[in-house]
This record gives sequence, structure tokens and C-alpha cells, in this order.
Amino acid sequence: MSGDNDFVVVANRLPVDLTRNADGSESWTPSPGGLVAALTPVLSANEGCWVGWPGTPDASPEPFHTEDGVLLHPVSLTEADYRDFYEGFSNATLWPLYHDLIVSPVYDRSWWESYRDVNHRFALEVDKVAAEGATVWVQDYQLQLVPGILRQIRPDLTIGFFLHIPFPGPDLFRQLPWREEIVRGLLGADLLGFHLESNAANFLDLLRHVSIPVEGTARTREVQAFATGGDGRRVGVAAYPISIDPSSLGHSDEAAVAQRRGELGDPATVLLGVDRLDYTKGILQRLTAFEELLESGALDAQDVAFVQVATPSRERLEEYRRARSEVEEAVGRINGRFGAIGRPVVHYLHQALPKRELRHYYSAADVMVVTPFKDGMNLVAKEYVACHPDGSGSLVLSEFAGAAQELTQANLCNPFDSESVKAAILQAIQGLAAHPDVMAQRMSVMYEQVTTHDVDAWANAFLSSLRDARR
Ligand code: GDG
Repeated sequence: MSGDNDFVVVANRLPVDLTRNADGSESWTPSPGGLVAALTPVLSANEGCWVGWPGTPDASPEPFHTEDGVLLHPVSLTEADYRDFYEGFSNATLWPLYHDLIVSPVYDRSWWESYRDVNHRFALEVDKVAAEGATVWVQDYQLQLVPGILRQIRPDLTIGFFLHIPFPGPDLFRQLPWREEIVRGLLGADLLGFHLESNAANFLDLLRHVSIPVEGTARTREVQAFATGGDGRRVGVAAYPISIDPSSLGHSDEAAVAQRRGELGDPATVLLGVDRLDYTKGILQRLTAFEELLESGALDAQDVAFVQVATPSRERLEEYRRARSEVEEAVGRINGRFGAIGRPVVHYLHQALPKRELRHYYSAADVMVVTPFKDGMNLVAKEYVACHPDGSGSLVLSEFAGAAQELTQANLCNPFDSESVKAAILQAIQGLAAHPDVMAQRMSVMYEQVTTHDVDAWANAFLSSLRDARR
């Protein structure tokens, strides 16, 4: 079966929000994020279609066109799919395995069967909408079998795959009971993209380990490495570091910044963390480091405020509940020890803020603290930098975030070592006071990097390699 769309993006989620209307009816409205913004021009220019789950179990809205002419084509997931494919195999098996076992992955055959089944259904939906010879771009760890299934049912397609999270070393990946199927699934693509050369190198090492022929070395934005697919096809492998759409962050001004700082009690220094509440992000560790700095007297609670926005995420999973309760216990303890009536020292929000509100906090923060144990890229770090065109502010960044490869002027730290996190926070605060010119110069270098390597550049680089891959 084939449809009319020459360019198809397949992702776990459709870029839509469910709106409940006053009369009780429901409608779906497009919700543009970075990836959608980057791909909309390509989608609009090519009879584009986005295939994905609308985000609510058991909902099956009709396909519809956005204002830009992009067809949104929903894939329906049941409550059981959501539990086994999404929460189970994707987020309690693959997510911890690919993030280097920060918690132990659970290997459950029924979750795997659901993952296989859902991947199959996604591929069948792509088959319905993709025109003869179309280009299909599959996104992320939830859909690693889709390239292989599509290759079998639609050999006419050009297939790209991009992994948004890290790819682990072969010794970790080999734990996975269904490792051969995942590798076969990925090798159905013509081009495999990772954030970093080291992620791509891990994948190539894995192939060598299982005697799949590989040539060349993984490079950034150029395809210099090839794996061999089951049918002898060459599969390009390269790194494409993702980035942000700076224009999507909107604007802030002095009044908005002054208002936010005023609400915090006008402290000398505002520190900020913004994350999904995920155990990979090191939220507890950064709060503990902050607490130790208060305890030792290196920081004075009168002078500082720490704003932590922790967006709710995967809340039914045990490890996420534990991470949340540990973070909330730490917030309570730190405020109990160092706060005053009407003046907490940690301002904690467990809610998603509108992007424009996030923008004001990014602009208002003197020090952004980004301390994941492992992160494919980390867009928050790049968003903060993009909100400081004047060179103000300072970034504390984990060495284990993909973004650290590009944002080398940040105050880098090892999140496994609390002394290192504390030192980086102090360097950032003291650097702003003692050497503002040096700090501004460092921030400007990072600003230049982020704004010249934006999400458009990322999408164009990947799609240009994908075009070359099938020539
Ligand atoms: C995965 C990989 C990789 C957060 N809180 C709010 C909010 N956000 C937005 C941020 C940012 C995005 O969510 C988070 O992106 P990250 O990259 O930091 O992290 P993950 O969600 O884990 O993303 C990661 C990414 O995919 C892309 O490939 O970089 O490594 O793990 O844009 O601004 N947005 C709003 N309110 C919030 O409260 N509106």
C-alpha cells in the first residue's frame, strides 16, 4: 500500500495537544516544539506527514492537516500498549540501559512483545501514508525496529533513523536479551544518526563484536563510516548533534527579569535548574551540593536563591517516584535548615511552565546548573546560552551531557563527585563577581556556537546525508 506523502517523520509522539472543549468534545491542536519547528519547512514543502501517538491511551483521532499543510497521522495505543511498550520496554528497559545503568533495567518478555507489536503497527501506518520512493525519518529509541520492518515491506523507501539518547558501550548493550532484533531493526535504515561520535563509535564497536562488517570511522555531520545491512546494503553511520530553535524561546526584558528576581527576594545570585523529573538528570545531587555549600558557609542563604523547575515525567514508574520523593525530601530539608519565614532558599516547582515563563527564568538566572549523569545532548543547557546574547550568566554543565562536547566554555563538572559540582557552582558565582569580562567572553563563545548550529542546521545536515545515502 502506498500514500501520497514524499516525506514522513515517525516519532513516538505526534506534535499535538488534546483540548477539551466547553461542550465536552475533544479536539487536537498542533503543539510546535523544536523538532517540529525544524521539520515544518521540509514537511510543508514535500507533502509531509508526521506519524505518531497523540499522547492519550485509547484515543484515535482522525488524521488532520496543520495550518502549514502538514498531515498529522495518529497511531492509536491502548492502555496496555502504554504500560508495556512505553512505560515498560521503552522507559524501564531501554532508557536505563542506554543511560549506562543509572538504575537497573528490567528485562520482561511481555514488554518486549508489546514493543515489537507496536513498532510493527507504526511501520504499517507509515506504509499507508508514504508515497512510492518517499523519504522516511524515524525518531528515537521507542521505534528502533521500524527501519527493519519498513525495509521488508517497502524496499522503495529511503529510511533515516536518529537516536535522541546515548548509545551505550557494547558490554552494556549485550545485556539486552533481544539485542539481535534491535540491531537488525536499526540496520534496516540507510542512515543512522547519533548525537555524538562516541555514541556512533559504540554502535560500530558492537557490530564488530558480532562480526557485522564495518568500514570507516564515525564523524560529525559527514558519513565516513558504514555498516552492512542484512541484504548487504551499506548503512551510513554518523553524528549529528541536535540543537534548539532560538527563535522559539521568545523574548524577555529587564522588567520581566526584575519581576522574577523580586519575587525571589532580590538575592545577589539566582541559580536555576530545569529538567524533566528524571533520575538521569542529577537533580538530587545538585541540590545536595548546594546544601553542602550552605552548610560550609561557602554560600550564604541571604544571598542566593535556587529555582528548580522539575517537570512531571513517567510518574507511574517506581524509579521516577523514588527520584521525585528524594528530590522533594531534599528541598524540604534544605528549606527547613536554611530558609526563613516567607523566604525559602530553594524554590521548587513540580509542574510544566509555559515556554515564555521558562524564558524569563533563563534570562533571570545568574547560574544555570545542568548536572545529568548521562544525557544524549541536553537542550536546556543550549536554551540557557541562547537567552544570554549579551554574555551575561554562567553555565555549570556535566561532562556527561552530550552538550559538553560543544559548550566547552562552561564550568564543567563530574556529577558523580559532589566536590566537583560544588567547585563548579562556586567557580561560576565567583567568576561572575571577580572576572565578569572573562565570563562574558566565555558565554559569548557558547552563544555563537548555539546560534550558528541551531536545530535547522541539524535537520538539514541529517537530511542532506540521507539524500546522499541512497544515490
Ligand atoms: C531527550 C534526551 C536530548 C523542560 N521543562 C519544561 C520544558 N522543558 C523543555 C526544555 C527542553 C526540553 O523540555 C528538554 O530537553 P532536554 O534535551 O533537556 O532533555 P530530554 O527531555 O531528556 O530530551 C536529550 C533531547 O531528547 C533532544 O534530542 O537533548 O538528551 O534525553 O526543550 O525547555 N518546556 C516547557 N515547560 C517546562 O516546564 N514549556
